[in-house]
Amino acid sequence: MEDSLHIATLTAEPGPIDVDWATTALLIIDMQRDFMEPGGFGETLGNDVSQLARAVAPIAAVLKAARETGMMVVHTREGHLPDLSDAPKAKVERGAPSLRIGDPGPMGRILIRGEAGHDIIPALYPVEGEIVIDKPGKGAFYATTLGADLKMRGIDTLLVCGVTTEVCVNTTVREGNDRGYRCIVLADGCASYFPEFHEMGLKMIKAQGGIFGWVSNSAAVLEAVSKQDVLETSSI
Ligand code: C5J
Repeated sequence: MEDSLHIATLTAEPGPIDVDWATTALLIIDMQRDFMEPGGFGETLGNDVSQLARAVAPIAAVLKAARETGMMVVHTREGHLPDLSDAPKAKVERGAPSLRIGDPGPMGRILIRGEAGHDIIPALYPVEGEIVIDKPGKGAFYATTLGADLKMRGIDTLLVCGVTTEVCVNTTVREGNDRGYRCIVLADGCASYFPEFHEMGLKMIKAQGGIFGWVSNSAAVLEAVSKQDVLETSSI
């Protein structure tokens, strides 16, 4: 197969973007029980966790396509070591949640690595060969091996999805953009506890000619992948 056959044009805003699946990674941010399910970190902050469920099916569809295409897949999990040595006091003590980071909850200690609540939801569970990045911060590059992992695979483009749009997705996109990655955020593959923050979070990324990146969606990725299949079949 020639290299050019990996390339597809993705419908996106502020404009279409050519992607080469061989140098693109699907980056799924924090689809953890602690954010998605009752009794976890998200709910302790007073949020309605049902707001996030809408992102699961679009991400599952793109994840399936990514696996079939052989694209690099990276999952992230926000959380801390059991002794909280990587959790800044300012983060642990912030606000007035019903339970704080490290407190025991119905899915184990809140936002602690190894606990049930820290794990990724079953519908999107990683398979062998996929990278799982444990991150202490909101951004996936801070204090992790993500940059080195992407560099080793020659990745220059990130398809970013997950939760929440305005917090960990946005922070990661800003970090990735500053490191030279072309970040394409999948609108229906992201969600927020606050629908208006979701909308604004996406607008901020694609405004000013795409100041932080592009915004596309799951259907556009699936279409681009299927067209590439046709291209590959017809060239044999
Ligand atoms: C938050 C995240 N919202 N994954 N984390 O604290 O967006």
